[in-house]
Amino acid sequence: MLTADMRRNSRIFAAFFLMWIGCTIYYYFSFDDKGSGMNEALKLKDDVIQDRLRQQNSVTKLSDPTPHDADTDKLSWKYFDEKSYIAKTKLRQGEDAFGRNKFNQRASDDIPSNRDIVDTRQPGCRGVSHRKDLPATSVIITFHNEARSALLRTIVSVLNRSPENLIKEIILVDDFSDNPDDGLELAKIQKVRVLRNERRQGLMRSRVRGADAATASILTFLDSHCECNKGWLEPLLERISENKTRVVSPIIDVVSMDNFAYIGASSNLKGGFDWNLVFKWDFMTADEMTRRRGNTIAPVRTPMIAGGLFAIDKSWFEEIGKYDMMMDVWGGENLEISFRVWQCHGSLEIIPCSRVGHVFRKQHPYTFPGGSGNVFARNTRRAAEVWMDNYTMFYYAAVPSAKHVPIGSIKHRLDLREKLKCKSFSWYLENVYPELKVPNREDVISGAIHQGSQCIDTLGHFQGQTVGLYYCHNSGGNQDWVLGKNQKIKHLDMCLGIAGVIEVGRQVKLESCNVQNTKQKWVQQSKEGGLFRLHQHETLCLDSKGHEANGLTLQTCNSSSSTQMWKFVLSKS
Ligand SMILES: [Mn+2]
Repeated sequence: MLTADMRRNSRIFAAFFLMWIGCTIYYYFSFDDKGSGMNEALKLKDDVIQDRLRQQNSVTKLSDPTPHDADTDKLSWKYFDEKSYIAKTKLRQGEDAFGRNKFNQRASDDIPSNRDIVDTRQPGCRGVSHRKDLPATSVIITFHNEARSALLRTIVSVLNRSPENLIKEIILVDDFSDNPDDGLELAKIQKVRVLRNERRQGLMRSRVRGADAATASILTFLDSHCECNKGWLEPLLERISENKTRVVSPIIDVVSMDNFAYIGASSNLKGGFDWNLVFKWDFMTADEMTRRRGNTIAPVRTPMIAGGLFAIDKSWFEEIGKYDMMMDVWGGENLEISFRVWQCHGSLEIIPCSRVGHVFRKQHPYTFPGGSGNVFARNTRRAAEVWMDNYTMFYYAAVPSAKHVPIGSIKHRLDLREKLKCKSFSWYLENVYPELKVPNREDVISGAIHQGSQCIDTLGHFQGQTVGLYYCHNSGGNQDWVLGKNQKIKHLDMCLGIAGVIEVGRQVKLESCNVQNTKQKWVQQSKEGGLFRLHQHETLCLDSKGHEANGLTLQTCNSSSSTQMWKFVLSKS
């Protein structure tokens, strides 16, 4: 019938029409976004594009009546202008390329943000398939005066090397950089949100600000000079989605500070520390290596994370107390979160199939309000006092000056530890970091060295000067001594020793400690004290005779002389 024919014709027509529309759209998009060689990550937000189109149309109408054939221009409207963003902070002619950032800014500026890098994963990682229903993450990047090209490359590598649906947003926290535009400009890019601190807050409080603003269920923290590699995100998210108490970190590859070459790191490393509590990389133990033979891409339990790059479940981050908000600027926070995660019933892992490059530097590019050494020691001491129980004594023995760094109140953090019923530091050492050698307590315990009612006292003197006696006040300070390893008598970083020729009557002075120096070694008569004989000159002893005039001196040993009898008394703290 006529109507049936018509209906069939119209159906065929409709089908052709839809195909045509489909092809046109496909052609348009493939040309527009993919065929153009544009850096996909730099796509602008929709409202920014609309704004620009509107502006451009009105400008065209006013000033240029001829139709504007500028498809390429139209394309670039949709993309962030990387070149001009970076050009604004270009190095001046003759300027030191390392001056501002302590890495080669020229090298960074000259490399496009979406350059190709070598896939450094072990071959076994490439075939691994991941669950399809992984949760999305909020990526949090904090920065302070970061080189624009390095910051942008971090963002671009996140967007280009992650499945689109797994990146909910990228939150930039600008920790009061000199130029607010460093961050604000980037807010035009898809998925990027920018928060700017009104004053310098430091890494920890900035990260917490970013975390509080995050809307995804998993937080991924990155430094502002990173470069994510292929497939970096999925294995991290998968591990957390199976168990939210896992805190996971990629293998951190090296982006050269000199030329920005991307270099794969060893997959046999984990994070650790010595008693100075400074982070270091440790090789896996022989045992661990043997156990891994069957599966070289299995997650690696790590006692410590480097701190710059890791992912954590947002609700768990909150549950275990985010960060210590009283830590300033930088440093010590990785130690703190590592102890806290392990001791409070979680775990830290390095995921070998996740790789992220990071520019490692030799110095800090920015200034520390309060001086970098002090801030680091303060943060580290806060972590130690909250989490290390009486093992802090080994830290103070390794870094004596830390003992005198004021740390403010740690009550909130101790309450947190109590509330979460966290395990002891000795549990951590036994179960998480058995390789760390615990020194003999006798080697590091500090106290006062008595002679009757008087004690050996630095009298406020410095290196190269003498020491004397003063009434024992039992409150440490200038009377605080460690009878350390290698038979040293140590006050802070100075040791009692003899400068010059060894002979009767020589003054004993404060010197910088040197393991090789035998003129700083004293042989104790017993653990409690008695005579202190000079090593290899055991007829000469530490003596207080005439100390008011000359300080302590070296005299012929005489065990019946009261000026040579010493008693070591442990300090109570
Ligand atoms: Mn860094």
